[in-house]
Amino acid sequence: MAAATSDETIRSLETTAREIRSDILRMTHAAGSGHPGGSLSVCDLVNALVFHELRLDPTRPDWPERDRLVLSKGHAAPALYAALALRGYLPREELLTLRQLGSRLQGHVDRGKLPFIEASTGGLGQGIGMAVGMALAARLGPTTYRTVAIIGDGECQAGSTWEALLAGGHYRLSNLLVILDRNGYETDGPTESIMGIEPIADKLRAFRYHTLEISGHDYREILGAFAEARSVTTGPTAIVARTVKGKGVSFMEGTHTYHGKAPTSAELGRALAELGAPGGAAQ
Ligand SMILES: Cc1ncc(C[n+]2csc(CCOP(=O)(O)OP(=O)(O)O)c2C)c(N)n1
Repeated sequence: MAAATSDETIRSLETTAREIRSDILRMTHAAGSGHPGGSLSVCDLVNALVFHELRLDPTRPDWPERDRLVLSKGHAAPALYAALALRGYLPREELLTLRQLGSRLQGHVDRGKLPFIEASTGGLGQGIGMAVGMALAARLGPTTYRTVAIIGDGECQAGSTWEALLAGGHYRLSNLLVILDRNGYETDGPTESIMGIEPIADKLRAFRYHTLEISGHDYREILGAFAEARSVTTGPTAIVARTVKGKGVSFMEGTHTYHGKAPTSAELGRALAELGAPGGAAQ
């Protein structure tokens, strides 16, 4: 049974989540493009990983023992960039260079450009394969890192996702955690009407994953699931995290409209006001 999470831990994560959400909105607004919807849905999961769960050290980004985080749904790069900046991996001001020519912050994460980006992703269905490879490599030692892959539900429509998941189960990779951001939407609409993936938890179980279903916005559930995953020694764990696309901004929630569309200046003001962040403009 996982240890209880303290109120202080939750409050601290809620504070960083607000900052990350505000930065996702500011950066995509500055770029005039990007993917706010799926960045906001995955925000609490990335936040909990970067600020609580992962073994990492911003002063030693290439520490061999660091845990590996692979953002397989690489278009949610703003969420990871914002969390890494807040954690001290890059200057926060640099976030506003998102998607500019020559910037280290490309629209999809690029391993060669920034510390703690473990895999260049963006082509859906690719990062999960690289994560399985990293987990297999860790077995060769002498390092003991764990690998976490974040995949999207639309991404589950890519066949290569299943090939990689199959290998993770086959090799009983207990050092691998796969988190599914189950926000229900992809670029053009609801995942279930485009190419349904249900019953997704049963499928993952059939692929030999210890599978948990949680709310991807409830920090007690998130940290509890992470702790449980750590205790599983027989094979990989999958967390199906139910999330809301656009979470935290009322007019972005539960729609695919902001999948690949930046907020306008007026929308940014409204969104920041809702989050209680500086720069917010009451309507
Ligand atoms: C192989 C591949 N095909 C198509 C795309 C274009 N694309 C980018 S995001 C996206 C939808 C992904 O949906 P989902 O995984 O649910 O992302 P989320 O809603 O979590 O942002 C698509 C089709 C891509 N990046 N890679």
